[in-house]
Amino acid sequence: MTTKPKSTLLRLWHGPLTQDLVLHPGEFGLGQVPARLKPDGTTTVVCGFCSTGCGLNAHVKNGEAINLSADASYPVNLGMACPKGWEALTPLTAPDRGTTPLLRDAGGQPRPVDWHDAMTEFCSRMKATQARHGAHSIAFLGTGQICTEEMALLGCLFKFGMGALHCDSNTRQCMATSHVAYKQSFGYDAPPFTYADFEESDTLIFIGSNPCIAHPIMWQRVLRNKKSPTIIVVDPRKTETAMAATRHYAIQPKSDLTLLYGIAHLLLENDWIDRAFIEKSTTHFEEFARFARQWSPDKVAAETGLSVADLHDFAAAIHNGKAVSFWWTMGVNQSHESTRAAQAIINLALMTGNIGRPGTGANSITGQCNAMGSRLYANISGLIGGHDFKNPLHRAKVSATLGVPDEAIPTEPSWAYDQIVDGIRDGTIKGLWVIATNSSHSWIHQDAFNEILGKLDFLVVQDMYPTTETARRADLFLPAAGWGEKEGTFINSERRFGLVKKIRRAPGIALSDFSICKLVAEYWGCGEMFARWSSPEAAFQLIKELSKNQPSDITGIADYEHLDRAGGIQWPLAAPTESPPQERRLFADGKFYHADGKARFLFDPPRPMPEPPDAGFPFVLLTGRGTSSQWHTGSRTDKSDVLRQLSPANIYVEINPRDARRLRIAPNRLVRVRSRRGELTATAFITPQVQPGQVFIPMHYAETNKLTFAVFDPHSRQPSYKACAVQIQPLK
Ligand SMILES: Nc1nc2c(c(=O)[nH]1)N[C@H]1C(S)=C(S)[C@@H](COP(=O)(O)OP(=O)(O)OC[C@H]3O[C@@H](n4cnc5c(=O)[nH]c(N)nc54)[C@H](O)[C@@H]3O)O[C@H]1N2
Ligand SMILES: Nc1nc2c(c(=O)[nH]1)N[C@H]1C(S)=C(S)[C@@H](COP(=O)(O)OP(=O)(O)OC[C@H]3O[C@@H](n4cnc5c(=O)[nH]c(N)nc54)[C@H](O)[C@@H]3O)O[C@H]1N2
Ligand code: SF4
Ligand SMILES: [Mo]
Repeated sequence: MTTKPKSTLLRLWHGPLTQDLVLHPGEFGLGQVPARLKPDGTTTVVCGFCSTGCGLNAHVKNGEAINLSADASYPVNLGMACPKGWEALTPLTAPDRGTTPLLRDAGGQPRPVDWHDAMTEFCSRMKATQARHGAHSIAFLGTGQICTEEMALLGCLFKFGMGALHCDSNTRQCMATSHVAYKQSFGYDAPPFTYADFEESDTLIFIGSNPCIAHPIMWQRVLRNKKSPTIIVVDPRKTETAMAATRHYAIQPKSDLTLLYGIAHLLLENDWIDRAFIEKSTTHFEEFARFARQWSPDKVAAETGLSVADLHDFAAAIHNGKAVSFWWTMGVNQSHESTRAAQAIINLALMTGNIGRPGTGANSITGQCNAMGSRLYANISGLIGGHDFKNPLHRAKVSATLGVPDEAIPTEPSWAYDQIVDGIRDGTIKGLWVIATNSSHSWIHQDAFNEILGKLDFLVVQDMYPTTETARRADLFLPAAGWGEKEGTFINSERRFGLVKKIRRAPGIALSDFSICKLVAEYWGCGEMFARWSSPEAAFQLIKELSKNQPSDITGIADYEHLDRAGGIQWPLAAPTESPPQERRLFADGKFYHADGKARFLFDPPRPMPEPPDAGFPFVLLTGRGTSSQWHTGSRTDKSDVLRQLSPANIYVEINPRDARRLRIAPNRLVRVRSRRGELTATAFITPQVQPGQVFIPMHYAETNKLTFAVFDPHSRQPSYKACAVQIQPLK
């Protein structure tokens, strides 16, 4: 029994008090924070925005954080933080925080209810949907922004406890490509790098990546590089990163695959390859070499918009570098042929032996704070812990470790996000639970998504705010504690488990996602199955057990205290080690995770852009991050006066001066941007950062995804957010 005061019990329940037994004591009060204060009265918490995973010092007074600063001793950020990190407490006190569950009444009005009524409604309506339409007629859309323990519990509850199957998360919008590309090429989803590689590389190549804006502290690590490195940026736009680079290759959108094959061709032609490494550590090279020979410089130059000389310079830079690192982000992952593009990058690293040594690697930079956690532990596309739903040995291990009957573990994969959306459209999915993502804003071709929500019998949204575009449409809103109001771990881009602590109380009767899942389990009637998941730290111990003998083995991490003392710990750590080296990379031994120990060259011919510009829609629309102070759909960052002042309040579109002159568009005038799917009005920002024939709109504004075209990579099913055809007209 918890020591929580009776008044809290009553506020929470107005119902059977026995349910309280399922919540761990840390849900109330302030968890373990007081015990973890450093002598200066601060405690380190990992930031809850991007995947850099900076350590922030929470300055604690009377048990609660009153301020944040950058932690100088944390190995990731070394005393630096970006504006979002400094301002991370502000969104927690926003006036529109959800403080109680809200249930839509018969008249369509959301009314506050207590947790007992909310959980009763949740379970009875989800169960009724399953009874009427089948066990697989309910789905969830989750996230890479809750703690690993929470996403693990959610995925296990949904599949093993509730008997449902179809679930996915916003990680599909973001990292699905890297996940699939690594798995196919290396045999496991294993980003090989450590942040020291930013400092130890003499040639850094960023492809479809704008770290100055999207990963500013990783960029600070690049700036600490003392080798005067050559920095190459491949991006259709002259981004902030491109401006700071040694060379910028402004390729035609979606011509990356052709470019990368063309570079492979030149490396082969000049014999600038590492035959010993290829022989020892890879397979399928000869097929790849034959394939790559087709990509002559003339052909590649014509398709990418670069000159033949550019291509030779690019290949020579790779050859001349002693430690060449390749970095990619959404310019690669969000495309109709993204998996092969990511693997074309991996192929360049493999054929030149640029992997496993300091300053090298084929390195995917992750997006959200815990997208890496969702890739390993969400129990969505792979069986929890990097396992395979179809592998009987893996199923037996999960069954034994978690005490779940084998029959409860599905043998078929879930539908991906777009298939769930199609399922809602055709009436197969009738109940949807959305957790920590704002699909109505962020999903591709949002009008089509929002229209079909009306076909659902029951929409539940679990978020910090009932005001998001998605939460406003919910039948039932569940108020979630946010980052800083709960405990757990995040895994950052360099595979580092970092600790999130409860440094503030959640408002009203909001609960952590962990506790909400525990309550659902209890009310659903499968609480017993999750009895061992008694607290986030108990769940961490289960996660540890599941990792045993996997490439991501973390059985050497003792507990949360250990993570805290060590400044986070990168996977793998199989042997108990009090102070593991703070920077570790993979593949130093040239061994990969396929059964033969080798990495594979994988490739396919490029395919044309699905919606190329034409006479009616003559511009290519690029989308992405706008400023370092805006986070996605703005539900958190828009709550801070400081952050709002660092970015344009209204939607704008970047247009090249030549196009603006031709269309008679003056700076700051309103223009209409129209695609085949929808239109919006935006302020014209005339800038040579975009090439003629291309425009750019940041994703942070609610309307951007009215325009985007729903096409997906066939391997990863990741949406191609960054290329569709639009027209532009000045408004009088
Ligand atoms: N401030 C801030 N930081 C963030 C986020 C945020 O919302 N705000 N979100 C986080 C998340 S979840 C993610 S996934 C990352 C994303 O981080 P990034 O991927 O670095 O950011 P984006 O701006 O989405 O896309 C990067 C670049 O891809 C380019 N691009 C578009 N099409 C192509 C193409 O065909 N080829 C090439 N080579 N490039 C192309 C765009 O011009 C853009 O400059 O950022 C993370 N960090
Ligand atoms: N056009 C275009 N669209 C894009 C992209 C693009 O480049 N271009 N990028 C895509 C990418 S890479 C991504 S990652 C997605 C991001 O898209 P979303 O995931 O939809 O964006 P967020 O605004 O981060 O939404 C997270 C939600 O979770 C809530 N939340 C935060 N913390 C918690 C918590 O602890 N618990 C709960 N329950 N809720 C919480 C927040 O209030 C917010 O509403 O957007 C994608 N959409
Ligand atoms: S760079 Fe990312 S992790 Fe670091 S403070 Fe900024 S948002 Fe947080
Ligand atoms: Mo993302």
